[in-house]
Amino acid sequence: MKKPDIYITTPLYYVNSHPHIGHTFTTVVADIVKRYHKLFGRQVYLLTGTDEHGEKIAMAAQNAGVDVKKFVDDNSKRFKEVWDLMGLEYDDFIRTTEERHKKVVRYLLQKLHDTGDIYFASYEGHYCIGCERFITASELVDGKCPDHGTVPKLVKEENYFFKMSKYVDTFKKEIEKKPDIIRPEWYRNEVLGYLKEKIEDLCISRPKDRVSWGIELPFDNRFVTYVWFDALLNYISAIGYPDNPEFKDYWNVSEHFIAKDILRTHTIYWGTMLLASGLPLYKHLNVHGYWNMSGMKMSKSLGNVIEPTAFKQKYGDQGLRFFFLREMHWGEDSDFTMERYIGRYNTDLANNYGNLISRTMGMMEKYYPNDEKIEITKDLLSKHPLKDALENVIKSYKNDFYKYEFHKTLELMWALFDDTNKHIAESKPWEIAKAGDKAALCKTLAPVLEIIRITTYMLTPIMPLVCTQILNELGFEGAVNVKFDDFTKWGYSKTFNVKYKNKKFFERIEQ
Ligand code: ME8
Repeated sequence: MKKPDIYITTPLYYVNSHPHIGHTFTTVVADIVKRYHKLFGRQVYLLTGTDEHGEKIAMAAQNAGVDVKKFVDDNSKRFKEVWDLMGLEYDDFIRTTEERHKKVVRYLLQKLHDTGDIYFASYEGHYCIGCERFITASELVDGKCPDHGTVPKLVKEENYFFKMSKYVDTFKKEIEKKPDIIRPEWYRNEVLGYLKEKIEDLCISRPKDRVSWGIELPFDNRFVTYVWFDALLNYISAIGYPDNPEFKDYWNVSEHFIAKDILRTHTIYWGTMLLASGLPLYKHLNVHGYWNMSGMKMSKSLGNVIEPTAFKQKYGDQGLRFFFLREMHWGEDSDFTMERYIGRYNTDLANNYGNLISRTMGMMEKYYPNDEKIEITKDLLSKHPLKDALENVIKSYKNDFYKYEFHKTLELMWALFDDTNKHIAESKPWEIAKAGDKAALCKTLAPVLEIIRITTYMLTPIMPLVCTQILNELGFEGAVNVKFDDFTKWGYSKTFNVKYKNKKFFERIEQ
């Protein structure tokens, strides 16, 4: 691959169970962002994978009565299969049990041990297995972990520690200097809030007699590496740290996508680990909120999950991708209910966008039969009110979309579909056709076709399969090999040769 313009990562998901809609969301968003940048000709590299060590995984394997290696192999495969089934375009899938990763973890542990940033001491703290980390007193709510609702267990043992506290001030200065390093900004402020508390050093080992499923410390074989200290390093091990001469090309343009549950680990832990290793911080940390069910975070431990494979079998995945982006306001929580999904699908996709396409294509089929082309000349398109609205959508797509404020662009685009549907209703092309005035018919339909062509192209990253099909039936190859600024030009297409095959692109979901 050419030098990347963006290196995108998702979290490495725990393999203690199977992927649900929450994991699917982050991975789908990463895929959409990749496809979006590709429209502008940018090179994007997308990494995902699975987090496979630690106490939580070992316990899950034991509870399932399966050998832990087999357990992680099977469950990691499940994630990969689901991403493949959803057609996601990842470039690499890393597993923390792979040698290419383990060797980087050992290398860095040794390096930090040699520089004196890792030391041995005894420690007592409250450990949440769900989070796989010690919880500070100020995080507890009624003595329980706020994310898992469980009482952390008191653990006292001798371990190795990373001098996290030594790097906290530098980390704080770095994020103060870079207003958009953590997005949306309120999460950056939340992190600055954490940094007001006293930050302790980080316990980065587990004695083998308690947890043996992990990467052995290179300097003491009685211990394995703490799972977060291991997993976070995937972001650099996957791109060949430290030997790959191209490593910096990737790291300098890195963007992590996570939900807010792992904000602390991706800032205080990961930030200080990078600084101690002599590496710059990631370029951006993009943080989204939770998909909730009845106000509770959808999660394996709470058991309130929607399973992506079953969802896809019943409803497909194109509508889901749209729903994800339209419904969640980036950074905030959102409720996932089937009523909301079906409502959004029927209103926005079946009734509005879908109907606009079928009625337009239906008219083209009827009024321009036998391969007759509609010729688009400049005078047919000049100064149309729909054009100004479209320009606004394009502007928002370029600006808001890149800040992950997807719903704003989609809101504007759907208002444009409303106006386009209104334009059809008011200009009554069926009456014009009846009167046999082809020039006037063309003048009415040309802007509608342009709106459909350009918006469908822009929707391709969100609904690649169905949008490519729509573009094909409009007589275009799809979104590949065309530059954004060319294809979104009003009047770029000189003819439309509609080959309408699908009678309906978005069938209503009847309950
Ligand atoms: O935390 N809503 O793995 P994990 C939105 N292994 N996103 C959700 C979600 C929900 N209800 N539930 C899960 C771990 N996610 C660690 C990460 S990274 C080096 C190690 C998504 O399996 C979201 O991206 O618990 C969240 O941050 C991630 O899954 C947590 O996945």
